[in-house]
Amino acid sequence: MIGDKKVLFSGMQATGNLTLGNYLGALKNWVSLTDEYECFYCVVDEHSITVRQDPATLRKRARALLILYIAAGIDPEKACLYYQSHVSAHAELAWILDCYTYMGEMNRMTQFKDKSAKHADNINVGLFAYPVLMAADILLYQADVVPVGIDQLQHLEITRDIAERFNNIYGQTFTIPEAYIGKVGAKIMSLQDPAKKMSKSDENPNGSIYLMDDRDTIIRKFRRAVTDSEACIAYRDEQPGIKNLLDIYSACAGKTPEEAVQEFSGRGYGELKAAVGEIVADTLDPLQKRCAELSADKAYIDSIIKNNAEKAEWYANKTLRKVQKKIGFPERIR
Ligand code: ATP
Ligand code: LTN
Repeated sequence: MIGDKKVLFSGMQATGNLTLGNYLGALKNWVSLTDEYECFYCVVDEHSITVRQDPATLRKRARALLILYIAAGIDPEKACLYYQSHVSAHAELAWILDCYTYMGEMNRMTQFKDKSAKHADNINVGLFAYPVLMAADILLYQADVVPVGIDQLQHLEITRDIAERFNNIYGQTFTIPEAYIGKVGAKIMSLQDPAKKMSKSDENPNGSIYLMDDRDTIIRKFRRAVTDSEACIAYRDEQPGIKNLLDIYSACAGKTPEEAVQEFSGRGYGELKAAVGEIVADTLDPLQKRCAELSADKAYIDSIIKNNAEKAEWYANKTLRKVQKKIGFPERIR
């Protein structure tokens, strides 16, 4: 707890161009949680280097992501928006937690298996220990809740296991965090293969709507979206392409999928695709404008980066010092 509020932590990697899936599945929910919780939203640049990055591109994307958090509607006075690499406690706690995590546990992580298959030429120790750094992120702030997509649940489970293990050995140290899965937009699928999630690392750019795509590109991608030959607009698993379009439409329109079905009942797939394209373009247009405005205001963004890193550091160091003391590191002499 901070004051009378529960603590919330989440983060996103600054790798690739963010998609509509990232926005509807994560960012949009983050905004609505800032009233109820004391929120820390991190740009996890240290996680990004588990895959080789071009330095200039990483730096540019990390800043663009932080700006996007604000453009999406997160008030940086209310929620703490910062870079993971600006708070050294993340890496320090991760090292300590590495020593309380078993190889066997990490070996079971499906993301590690997927990513090491994808980057067979660079299966580094950081990629293997990725979930421990994520555990450190969360536990440093004594987070109660962690909004994540379904794909990250396994990492949250291991975070809880590590925290419980540590608490059992040394007494109450960490809050045990709960996952928070948003109701709408939890899993947006690829427009080209509705069995696969929309992902920023997809090789086929037509499967994903990027947040910076212009209106014509968005409309064109939806027009080409893979559907089926049922010729009936229904919200059911047997029609994953149509289901996905209805999910996207309802998330953007603030309606339930059932309401969307009613709205389109008796109409053709072409009309549905056009309407989804329009509403997505209308949703992204103000976001893009705001990103452009904020990017131009260097002094404002720099001040947020500085102030929020200091705030995050204060809370993070409090937990780190407690941990260091419990495990027997010598006290600092002041
Ligand atoms: P990558 O392709 O690099 O693995 P990604 O697009 O899957 O990236 P992440 O950086 O892993 O995205 O995820 C950032 C956040 O966005 C997470 O909370 C994740 O659950 C959410 N998210 C990602 N893709 C989707 C999707 N298609 N639908 C809903 N939420 C998503
Ligand atoms: N692994 C997450 C990003 C991430 C995260 C976190 C999410 C890093 N640290 C802590 C929630 C809490 C991802 O790839 N989506």
